[in-house]
This record gives sequence, structure tokens and C-alpha cells, in this order.
Amino acid sequence: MSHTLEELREKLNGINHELLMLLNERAEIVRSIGEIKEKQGVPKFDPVRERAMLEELTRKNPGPFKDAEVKHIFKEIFIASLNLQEEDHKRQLLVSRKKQPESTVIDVQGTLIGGGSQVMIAGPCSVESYEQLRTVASALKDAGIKVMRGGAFKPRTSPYDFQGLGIEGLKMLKEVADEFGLATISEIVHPAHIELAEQYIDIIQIGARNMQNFELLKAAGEANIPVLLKRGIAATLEEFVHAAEYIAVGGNSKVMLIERGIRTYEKWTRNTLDISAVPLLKQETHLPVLVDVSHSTGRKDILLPCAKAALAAGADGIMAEVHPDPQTALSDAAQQLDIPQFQQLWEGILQSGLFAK
Ligand code: PRE
Ligand code: MN
Repeated sequence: MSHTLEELREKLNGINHELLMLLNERAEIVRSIGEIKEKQGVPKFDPVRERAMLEELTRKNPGPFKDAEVKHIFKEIFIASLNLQEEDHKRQLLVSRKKQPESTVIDVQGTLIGGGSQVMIAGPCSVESYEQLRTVASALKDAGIKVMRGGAFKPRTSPYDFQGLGIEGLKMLKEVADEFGLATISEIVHPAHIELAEQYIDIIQIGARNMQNFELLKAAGEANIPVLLKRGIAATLEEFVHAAEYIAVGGNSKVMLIERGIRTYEKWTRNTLDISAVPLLKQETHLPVLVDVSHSTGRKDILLPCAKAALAAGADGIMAEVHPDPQTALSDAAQQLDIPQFQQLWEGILQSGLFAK
């Protein structure tokens, strides 16, 4: 008995529907397996299980599809299943935009960061002296900038380089910032210093070299002040987001991310500024995303176009290093702007119309 084309297509429609229902029924089971794996902390991808299923399927394959075709079709199903488990995992992250669609806005002494409010953070690489800090603070205040940076604990590449003034430096930073009505940010490198930091600074910075110092991240998770987490020099965005999750899961939801360049083969810049990180991090997380134009480029001459690119890409803030006399700076001398250069950068940013202030 022969069927008409219409009849055969009608049959296929029915089979398509059955396959669709079965695939989705399968997907629900895959999700439940994903939840179990999530709880157990085991990887979602299981190539051994996949191979066993493919072997069984080809063994039982009655044809006319060849084994290779059956394998191909099922491999696609496994990929889609894995994607589903990974999407579910992302949805569970506290920092994920899937978990919280609205942008986090961080209030630093009345300065809002995120959700359409941008911040300019500037100051010397290292705290060196009262005079140095006062000169910078005064220039920042005149420019209307609210947050001053200054490193007191300096994790340097060489142990023979200036290591920072430590707690004394934090005290100096606070004293000068209070005089000029500025908020402060400084890097903390030891979990034991987090509590102490809260007395002296307004934002804790976790440096690129410590992005995956999990004990430090956990300690920052217990802090009551905002944390600015720098991207590691060789960190993927996924690793970066998970490092932020360590802080958030500890109870501190005031986390900001900062792209500061990644290591590539390029030598004309200190690191390579990854602009794509800005829209991606903003898409994946609800956290404010900033860009450090000084450490990413390691130069003074291209900060304005890089800052504009960052803001155009959606950055919630810019960080730059400024020193009264960069040539004599005890760290990062090559990249710190002097005060007139900084003023020029700031003017350029304001004139670009990309900074909402
Ligand atoms: C499943 C999904 C991804 C894994 O790589 C292996 C198998 C599948 O789709 O069958 C399910 C699953 O997560 C599992 O059985 O462990
Ligand atoms: Mn520096």
C-alpha cells in the first residue's frame, strides 16, 4: 500500500512531535543530573558516560542510519544537554545577571558606582609621603574627583623593589583623604589585614596577582566595605567571575570588577587591554565594571582613547595613576601621569560626553 506525499509528511510531523517531547523529557532529566553534580561539585562534562551511551546506541542501531550518523546526532544532543547544565549553573551564581537582572549600584561615601553612574579613580601607584599625597589630593579635589587610590602594600615582581609603607601608608592615605574630603581605595594582600583596612580605607582592592588567592577572597567576603577585584594577568573571564563569586558568597555583595589588561605577546603595551571584557562582564554579571587604563597599557600617551573606548563599551568607571613627579616615583614610574597630564586626560574624558559623572 503506497502513501501520498502528504500522508508521509503527516506521519513525519507526528514523529517530529514525539521526538521533540522525548528530547525535552530527556532535557529535564539532564537538568536533575546537573543539580546533583552541582551539589557534589563534580564536572558536568562526563566523556566516559558519553562514550558508553554512544557504544550502546551503535550496538543497538537497526539502521538505515549508519553508526557514524547516529553518533553525530547524539553527540549534538549531549552538547545541548551540557549547555543546559552550564546555563543552570550560571543562573545560580550570586553575581550572575541571570540571578539578579538589575545592576548593582555601590555607594562609596555618597559617590554611586554602577547602574548608569560612573566613577573616576585616580592617585599614585604607591603612597610615598604626605607631601606627595597632598599634592595629588588637592588636584583631584579641584577636578571634582571623589575617590583617590594609593598603594600601601605593594606586591612587586622583584622582592628588591619598593614594597610599600604598609599600615603606616594606609594611615597616611586616610589622613590626607579626610583633609580633602575624598574616599580612598588601597590594595590589601593579607586576609588578616582586611578588618584593619576597614578602619582606614573605603574600598579594598584585591590585586591582579591575588585574584585567585581564595583565602583573601573569603576574608574580603566578610568585610563590610566594597571590594574592587582586579582581573588576574592570565585569568579568563570565567575565572574572574568565579573569583568575584567567592566574595559574594561570603556575604559581601559590594563587589566591583576591574579589567587591567592581560598578558599577551605584545610589547608596546605592558599588558593588552581587553575591551571585550567590559560588555561581556556586564552581560554576565550585575556588578560594576571598571577599566584601569594605567596598568593595562603601562603608558601615558594612549590613556584618553583607551578610557573613551572603555566608557563607550559600557564601563562604570576608569582608574588611572597620577603622581606629582612620576620620574621619582618608587613604583610604576613609566606609566604614572603628572598632574597637568592627568588634568588633560580628565578634560578629554569629560569632553567626550561618555562620562555621566
Ligand atoms: C549527559 C550530559 C552531559 C555529560 O557529558 C554526559 C551525559 C547526557 O546528556 O546524557 C547527562 C549527564 O550529565 C550525565 O549523565 O552525567
Ligand atoms: Mn601601579
